[in-house]
Amino acid sequence: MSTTISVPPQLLLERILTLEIVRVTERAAVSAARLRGLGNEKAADQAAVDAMRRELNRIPIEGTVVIGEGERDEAPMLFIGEKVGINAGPQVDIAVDPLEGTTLCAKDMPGAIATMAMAEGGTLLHAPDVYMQKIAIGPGYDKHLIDIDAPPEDNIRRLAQAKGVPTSSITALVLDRARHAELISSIRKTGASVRLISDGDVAGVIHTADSDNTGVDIYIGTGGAPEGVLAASALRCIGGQMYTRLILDTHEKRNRAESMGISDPDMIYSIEDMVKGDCLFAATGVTDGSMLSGVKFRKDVIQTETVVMRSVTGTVRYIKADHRQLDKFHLD
Ligand code: VTB
Ligand code: MG
Ligand code: MG
Repeated sequence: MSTTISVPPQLLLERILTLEIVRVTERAAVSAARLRGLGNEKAADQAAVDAMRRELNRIPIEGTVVIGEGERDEAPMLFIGEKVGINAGPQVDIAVDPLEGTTLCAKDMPGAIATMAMAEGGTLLHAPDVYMQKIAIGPGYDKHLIDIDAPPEDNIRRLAQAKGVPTSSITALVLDRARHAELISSIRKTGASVRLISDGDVAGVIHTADSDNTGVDIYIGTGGAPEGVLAASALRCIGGQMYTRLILDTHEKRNRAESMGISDPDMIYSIEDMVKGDCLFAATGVTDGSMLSGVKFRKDVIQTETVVMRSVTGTVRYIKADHRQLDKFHLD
């Protein structure tokens, strides 16, 4: 008796790529972690970029970096528009933040990660490296429960009501920045708790999808646009709501956005607007954090922890790896 596999080839390939992208973030994390705590943000970032690029160029994809480390002239590696992969296989869009939380890594503080997302070609938002206003909650709520243009107090109240708890039971995660002073005081006025982070809003947004364990019910504030698209990729896999708006407050930024295909500078993006097709998301811990453990350098083994997600199935895997070919990590 013969069995027919009815999975379309594209989906099967994508499934195989799940492990391939784990290798990419693992390598970037290990390279950055070698420079952890040494106070040199730039060197750690460059090490992560180099490792990620090397590994991406070994994957059977025709990839285009759409969210990268800058424009062609200012970043030697993984610039927006760079082609990666062995130039065979599916056409994919790639978003990278090889070292998300360079300061966290340089200071060996919790939460630095190496992260990337991969999606069908032409489906990821080509966001310029500007600020992005963001609001996100986990899965299981009515669509449009939160509104990016509503006062923060209203969003907190609506969320508390939907959860059936008082506003004092809500915790909002916010980047600790002077620009958020008013936002923070508005949230606190409702009695809700504000958990401040110094960096790392990709993980911050992802935390909302597992509020029972993380204690984070909502993410609000302004952070990097690249980080916004990466976080949206993760939420596309695990569920949740996220609404964002690019902050295009100068002519130069608006022109740049326009040249990247953004015609409405005030558009509010949902997850599906930022990630239009199926996607994969991976992140490996560089320093220990609440989402992932950092890289451990043991005598004969390097240990990593990675989370990898796939939107088609919503599968989330935590992969702990022991890497034994230590020389390889130095040489390639
Ligand atoms: C955030 C944060 C990042 O950039 O996106 C932030 O999550 C935004 O920029 O970890 P500012 O630091 O200028 O506020 C990071 O801190 C670094 O990528
Ligand atoms: Mg970075
Ligand atoms: Mg970053």
